[in-house]
Amino acid sequence: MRRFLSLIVVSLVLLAACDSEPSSMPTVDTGATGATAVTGALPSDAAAIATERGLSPDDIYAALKTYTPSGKTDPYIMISSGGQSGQVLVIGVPSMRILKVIGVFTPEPWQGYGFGGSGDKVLAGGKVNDKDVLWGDTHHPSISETDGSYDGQFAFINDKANARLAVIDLRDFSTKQIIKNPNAINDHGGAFVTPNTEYVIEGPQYASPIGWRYAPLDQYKDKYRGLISFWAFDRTRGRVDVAKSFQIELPPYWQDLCDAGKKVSDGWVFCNSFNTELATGGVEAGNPPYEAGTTKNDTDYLHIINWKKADAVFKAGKVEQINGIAVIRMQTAIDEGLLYFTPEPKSPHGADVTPGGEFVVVGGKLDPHVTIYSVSKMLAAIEAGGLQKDTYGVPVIPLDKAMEAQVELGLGPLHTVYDDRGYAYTSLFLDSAVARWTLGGPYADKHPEKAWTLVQKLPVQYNIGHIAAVEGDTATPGGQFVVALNKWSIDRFANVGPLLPQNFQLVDIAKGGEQMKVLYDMPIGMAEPHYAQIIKADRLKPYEVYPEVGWDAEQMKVDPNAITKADQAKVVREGNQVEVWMTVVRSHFVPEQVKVKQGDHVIWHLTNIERTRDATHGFALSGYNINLSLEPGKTETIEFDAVLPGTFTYYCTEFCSALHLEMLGYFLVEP
Ligand code: K7E
Ligand code: CUA
Repeated sequence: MRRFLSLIVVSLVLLAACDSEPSSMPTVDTGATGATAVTGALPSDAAAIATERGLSPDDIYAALKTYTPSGKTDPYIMISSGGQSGQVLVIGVPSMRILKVIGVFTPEPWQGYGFGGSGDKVLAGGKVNDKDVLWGDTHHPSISETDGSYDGQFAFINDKANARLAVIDLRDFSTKQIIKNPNAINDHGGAFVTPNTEYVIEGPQYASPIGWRYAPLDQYKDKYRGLISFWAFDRTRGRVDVAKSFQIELPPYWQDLCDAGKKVSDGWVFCNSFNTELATGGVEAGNPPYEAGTTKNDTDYLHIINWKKADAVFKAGKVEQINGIAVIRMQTAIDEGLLYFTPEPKSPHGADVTPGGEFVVVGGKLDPHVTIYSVSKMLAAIEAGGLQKDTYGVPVIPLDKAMEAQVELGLGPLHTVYDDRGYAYTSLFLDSAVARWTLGGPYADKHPEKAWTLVQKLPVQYNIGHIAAVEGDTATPGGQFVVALNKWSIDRFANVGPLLPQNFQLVDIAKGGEQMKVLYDMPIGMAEPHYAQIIKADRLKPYEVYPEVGWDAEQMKVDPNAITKADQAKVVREGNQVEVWMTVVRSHFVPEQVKVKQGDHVIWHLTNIERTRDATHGFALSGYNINLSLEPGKTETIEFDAVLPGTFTYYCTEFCSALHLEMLGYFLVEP
């Protein structure tokens, strides 16, 4: 508390030192006693530093809001898509420091992910038609939820490029499973979880013939289909259970982004779509290009899917098995009353359910409004029946029977998140701005402004895609910060060549009304992230060290093959198979010499027997492309044929002690 007061006093002193009066500086009440008590502790050169660095009062305010002293941790953790890196980024908020890059679809050497250890098994789950695909285009992370709020146990993310889904266990922040959707080329509307993580939703993107077969494009209307997947999640095992999962066949509109209903809309899922025009491109043959063909109509369809009913239909066996997974055919979905549409303007993007589940907000890339749909109105329209059908026979709720409001925000509204004070925040891609606007209905009393009105537009740099808020897509949003995930950075950072970093901007939303402020620019120099979620840090309960020595982190249990003490280390030969049991501790491997014959099959178990936090060792085996990370307690097993004769070393790649350089062994392969 004293430190905080001292910071405020610094800020006041600095503000006094600045020439210009702050236009929008919030007033800070320090309390007279507090201020007097700490004034003596101020660095005498604080004002001089501010002048020398050219810091404005707003800058100082931003620094005070974001500076995280050494040894202090962030109250919020952002789990961000790693874009084309195929990874997931873990970022502290508000310090905006990257804490970890989790290897997901792409091998990650530091974590020893994909270089001989158990990560290979996980990555192998992501093979596409038996081919290794060692990258991904990650878009939407989704933290597991209980009752519509993050529970901090798992995270999921999609790979748009290959229609894959990954499961990350937040006990150790590592990837445990990758599955390839057998019936889709690519996906987009995933990962999104249902309120109790019963299912992880993976919506498709570009349609393909059902079963992901071949069909010429002139058969698009009849043969091509959209598809939404409901991957059953088994929390105990921490795995998606494909046998308990199902998909629903949809018209070949390009289903885009989904969001599960919650609270009053629990049991439903909403997905925006585009290309109800069924455009198939072919600009080279004189057809309209996709960008024109897919935006001809003034409206596309918001998909309204009753997943609880779909679940019952699936469990009743009204499905077809296609490529090993149960599919509810489109006609069944229509007959069973689990699929509806309602129009959405123009070139829609995003479908974001309000915290209590009452409304769904849809952006329109080419429409200055967001359209707010009322779930109760839609359900009433469904109940009333007599709906007209679209080309494929899906009942369509007229817009005026589904819509609650439209709010004009500006150009290119994309995505919306929420706070705890009845405000919504929408990214405006073309305006490069964050729009704050008021919700109505049950939220109208929470803010002083009129319902369904734009309150403030805050410029960001530049071309914001997604926007993330503290738990801002859950039933229990926070309200301190939003992060603008900007696509372009142009002049924000030092020039590092034509490929520029992306720019995350931290925005202060702690106060209502016209008070939003950009606090911090964070370059992302590895890819274009799409979405991120921000969780309260105290919801996460990760391990400090693995629970027991001999822990198999892929299975999340003790490996019966692991040894736990150095005197159990051994090398056993049986025929041409050599099995090694090795311990790893500061600062030696046991054994330190491993001798095999060329062509031997080698099975090598390594266990870090340390119980000290952060006493991680690496294991790099030269010449064999093997590299592991052995955190305290962890066991890894590598298996390979010693095809290369010669002299090799294995050494520790983490500077673990003063004698870390001495932590090595020789691996001799006798020709
Ligand atoms: Cu708008 Cu993939 Cu969510 Cu990018 S998507 S921004
Ligand atoms: Cu172990 Cu360096």
